[in-house]
Amino acid sequence: MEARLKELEQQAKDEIYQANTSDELEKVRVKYLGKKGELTEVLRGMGSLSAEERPLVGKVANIVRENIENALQEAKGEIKNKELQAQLQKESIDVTMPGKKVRLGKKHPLIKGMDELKDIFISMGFQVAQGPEVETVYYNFDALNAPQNHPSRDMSDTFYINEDTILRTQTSPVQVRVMENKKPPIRIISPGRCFRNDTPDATHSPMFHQLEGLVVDKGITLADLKGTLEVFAKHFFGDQTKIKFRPHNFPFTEPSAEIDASCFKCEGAGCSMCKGSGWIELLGAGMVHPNVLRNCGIDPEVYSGFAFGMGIDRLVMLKYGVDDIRLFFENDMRFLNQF
Ligand code: 2NL
Repeated sequence: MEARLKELEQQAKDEIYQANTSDELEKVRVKYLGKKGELTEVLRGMGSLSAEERPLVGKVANIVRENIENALQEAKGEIKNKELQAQLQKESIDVTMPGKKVRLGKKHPLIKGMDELKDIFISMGFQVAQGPEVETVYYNFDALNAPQNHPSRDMSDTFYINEDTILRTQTSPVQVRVMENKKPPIRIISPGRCFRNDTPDATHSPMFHQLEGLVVDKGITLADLKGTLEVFAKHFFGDQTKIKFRPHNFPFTEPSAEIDASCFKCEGAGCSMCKGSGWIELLGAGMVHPNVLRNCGIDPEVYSGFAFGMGIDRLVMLKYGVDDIRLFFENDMRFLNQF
């Protein structure tokens, strides 16, 4: 019987060492130490032993039980530790792995171009002025000396909200508001959105962008306008750029001119960019009409000024070789990502 007990101990130990999980270990415990376990089975047979043998075998049986219990305890600790390590391994995070890429947005080409234009004038001491896109007929036309019958006032050219409220067709009303509120010297630019009732095509959009400039002070002359625009053209198109004035007519300036820049691509020789002429239309400008100054409460006998206006969309198209203004407003990422 003693030998049978020792054999059981060895058998149990072998199985304990082979167990790999808590579950397997528990099965071994039940198999040997459980109520219907093998050790219990052997002990049940002790009834047939003699009175001298019984305590001796009982002692061995207790030692065997203790040894099995100890082996189980030890194995349990080891398995618990192994299982914890496995779990930690499975759930571990590699903090050195590259993270998910955050895709940064970027400026729309028009805003990029507008910022570039603004920076040129800011470097010459201009301040940026802003105003409402929904304007009154007074600020958009009347104050700017536009005759009552001027075609640009027509409903076919201008978006009317009601009889005296419109979407501004230029950013000049911003400058009228500044002149009303501030004494010269004034040196401002007004970049922003404008609206005209045009049918969209490659060169027209009912919503477009303008940048206007205005300088008012004592003794401002056409020479100041020329110098300012020359510096601007050289900054925007390159140092070799020349400009020329062509006579023109605007209601808000007198005299008025359209200004061309020598072609930045062929430097004046004539190419596809400038349609063979060597010149590219840059902007419109002139000396502020005395009526406009008067309308804004500035005495034209004391002060004079120059003003200019350019189409931002057109200039950005020229510079980046965009052949259709509508591309700016379609929000096609294949187009926008090129800038
Ligand atoms: C063009 C021409 C121009 C102005 C805008 C202006 C503003 C005031 C007074 C006088 Cl407050 N003039 N603005 C002057 C001449 C031309 O724009 O072709 N723009 C795209």
